[in-house]
Parts: sequence; C-alpha cells; structure tokens
Amino acid sequence: MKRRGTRLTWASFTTISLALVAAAVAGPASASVSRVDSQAGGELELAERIDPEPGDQPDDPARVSDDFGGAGPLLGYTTARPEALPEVGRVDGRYRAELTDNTGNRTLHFHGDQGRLDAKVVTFPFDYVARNIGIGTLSDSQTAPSSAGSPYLFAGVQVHSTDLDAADSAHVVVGHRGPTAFTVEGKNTVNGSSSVNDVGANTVPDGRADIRIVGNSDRTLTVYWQQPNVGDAGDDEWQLYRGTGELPGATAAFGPSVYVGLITYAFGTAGVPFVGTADAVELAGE
Ligand SMILES: [Ca+2]
Repeated sequence: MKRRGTRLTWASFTTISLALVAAAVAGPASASVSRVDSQAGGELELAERIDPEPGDQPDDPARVSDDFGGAGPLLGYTTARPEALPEVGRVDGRYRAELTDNTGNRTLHFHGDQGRLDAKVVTFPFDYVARNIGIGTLSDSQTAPSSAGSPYLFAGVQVHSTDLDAADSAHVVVGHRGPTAFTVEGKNTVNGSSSVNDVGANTVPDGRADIRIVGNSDRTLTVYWQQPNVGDAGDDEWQLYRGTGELPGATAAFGPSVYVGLITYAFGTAGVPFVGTADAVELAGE
C-alpha cells in the first residue's frame, strides 16, 4: 500500500500547516449545521519549499484518501455538527475521536438524531475503504473497551446526502451494539427513519475491522467488511455484509455525489468514555 506509513520527516511542515489550518477552521462555525471547509491549497507549495525530496510529499487535503499522518486537526474535511463531538483529530497517525460526553445522545446517529460527521465529497461510482476502524479505551485506542453493561459504542463510515441537514444517510460501524458486542452494524436512514441490523456478536473480536463501501452507478451501496488487514491490500479477504452486501431497509435517494467519511457515536452513557479510531481511508483510483 502506498499511503500507509507515518511521515515523521514532516513534523516541521505539520507544525506550520496546522497553524494555517487552525486559522482557516476558526471562522464559520455558528450555523445550525456547522461546517468546516478547510482552505489548504497553499500548503503544498509551502511544503515543497521546506522539503523538495521526491516521494515524501505530505497528504493532499483535497484527496479523499487519507492516512491521517502526523498529529493535529483533520485536514480538508467538511465537518457536520462538530459541537456534538469536539475532540476529533489526528493522533499517532490515526483518526481519533474521544467520546467523553453523550449528554442527550448528542453523538447519536439514529432516526432524526445526527451526530458529528467528518467527510469529503465523493461521486458515484466509488469504492471506499476504511482501515482498522473501531473502538478503544482512552488509555489504549487499540484495545476495545469492555462490553459489560451492554453499551452501544461505535466508530465507522457514513455515506450522507450532500444536504447535511437532511437525515438521509447510510452507515457501517464497528463496536458494541448493546447485547450484541464486537460486531459490525449497518444502518440506512431515510428522511429521519432508520433501519438497522448487524453481522452478529463476536464477529470482530478486536472491536475493529476494515470497512468497504462500494457506491454503485445506480447510487445503491454494496458493503463489505473483514478483520483488520494491516498488511498488503493483496491480502484483503472482503466479506459481503450479511452475505448480500445490502444494508437493511431502503437506501436514501442519493444524488450524483455524497459525503463519505467517519463517525464515532454512542447511544446512552454506558461505556462512555471511549475512543473511535481509524488507521486510514482509501478511495480507489486516487
Ligand atoms: Ca495512519
């Protein structure tokens, strides 16, 4: 895989670019749906001046593929409802969301409730993969929290209508689903009405998985999952979600493009706090 490594040599670039991005994201955050559209077009030029070494380029924030290299804010994402889950960024080369407060189910994605989404626009058809995504503890993000008390704790991928106010989405998330622990949940939400199921308990014993969502030309979705593959993509062993690749219920009538990105959420407060992490996301063809 070409975009899996941590680029430590970019520490100095990252420090500078984070200041630029922090300034960019400090602005428009007061609408009912707060969106952060990072303007980072100048960063590559800056990077080239600092370190022209070929083959060691920083991530392009305009790309959907992202290995979350370095540390700091997410780069180039549109963020819906950041106030629902404020602590999201890049830590140790991963997407990391610290979910410490679920008052009023503020983080929840279910029916009309919509928590935080960090996403980029993708046009049908597409093939999107999230690597090693799931739940962990505050002290060790790669060890799943206990399922005692039947908590609902998830991290995963959401496909959302380009209208971020509309409760029209589909998601595939990994974690604990109440009495069904260590599972992959799939959910369709259409006009604020959700249909949901899962692949069964103890199917992802690490509380993490790789998730693949194929957006078909007819704007339907085909979903796959597998145990985390931290090696070569050639070793992928994708399994169709519940044997069909289909999420339950009807899928929203998506337009020609959608937002695709990462969510971390809880239902209730059992098991809170926890963290959601992902090693990388990959859009085929980038
Ligand atoms: Ca990474």
